[in-house]
Amino acid sequence: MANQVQRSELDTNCMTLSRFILMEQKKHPHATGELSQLLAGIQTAIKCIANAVRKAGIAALYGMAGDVNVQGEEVKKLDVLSNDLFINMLRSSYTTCLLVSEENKTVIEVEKDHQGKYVVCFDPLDGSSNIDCLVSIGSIFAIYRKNTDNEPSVDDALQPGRSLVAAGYALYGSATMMVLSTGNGVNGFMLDPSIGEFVLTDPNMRVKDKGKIYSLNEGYANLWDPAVAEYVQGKKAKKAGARYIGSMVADVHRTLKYGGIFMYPATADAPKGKLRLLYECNPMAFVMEQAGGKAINGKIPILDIKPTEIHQRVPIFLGSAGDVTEIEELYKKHNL
Ligand code: P6P
Repeated sequence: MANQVQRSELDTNCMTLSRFILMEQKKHPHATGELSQLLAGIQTAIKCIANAVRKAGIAALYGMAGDVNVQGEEVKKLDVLSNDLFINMLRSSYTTCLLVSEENKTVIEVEKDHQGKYVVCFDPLDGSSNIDCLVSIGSIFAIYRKNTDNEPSVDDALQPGRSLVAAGYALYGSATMMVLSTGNGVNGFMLDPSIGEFVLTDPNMRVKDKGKIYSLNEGYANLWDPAVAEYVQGKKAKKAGARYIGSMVADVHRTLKYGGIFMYPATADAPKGKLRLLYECNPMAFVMEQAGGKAINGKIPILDIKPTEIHQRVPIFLGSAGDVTEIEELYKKHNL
């Protein structure tokens, strides 16, 4: 009928992230449901952050913590707000005992009556220096099982990435996307604002064996070691595509989707690079390996590095296995 309102077809059987997590849980007969509960808490934190990031300009969420907005409310910087959301949603999930946040100098011990068996390392809002120019930013999380019987301590957070139970990220880009692995491949979920749910849009994500894009900050070219210098020279000779957003989650997501390599190498003035092992490199390396890719520090897999300090930095090369192997060979050639 001419005047019938067109209804967009709502998929009455859509695979939401919550539904997907429960399906994954059912594959493990002995699962207690704690991981599903934990991931539900992370999902809620991410939905709230997405909302705040989207309305930041209007609600004047920019600016320094402690400012007052037009409603007279104290304005929290987006990264302070994001950190509070992660901490509160994780604590109230009753599944965690220890938290490591990029925003907190020391570990956060969850109070006894809220403790569970998981340790979560997270960067609540990575790339926050890009907020004011509206470049995509993200949240990154890494989930371990507490591996000692005594009181939660920093040792429970210093586990190699190989021990990860689950990891993933949220990208606050032209749409909000969650990418998650619980050790059984990688799946991508897009936030559908009309129903407030993350919906499966990218099942079983796989990274190409070889890509055409290389990604690193070429402003530091004078500070690179010979292996990185030779690698980039070779890329330029082949007129490879160069892309660098300067926001790790966005650069890694592009690499996962299109293939190629993302690099944050050591430089003469930053011998460990810039990116943090526990809540940036390990989770991204876990996702990339689960998608059939590779992630190294130049010499060994990121996931095999034994952490010594919760905020330690490591150089990272991740993406298509063929591309990462090329830089690995150059490190051997130069005996670095
Ligand atoms: P540079 C953003 O500040 C960040 O922590 C990562 O998201 C990003 O990959 C990196 O730093 C960019 O650093 O030195 O290129 O500005």
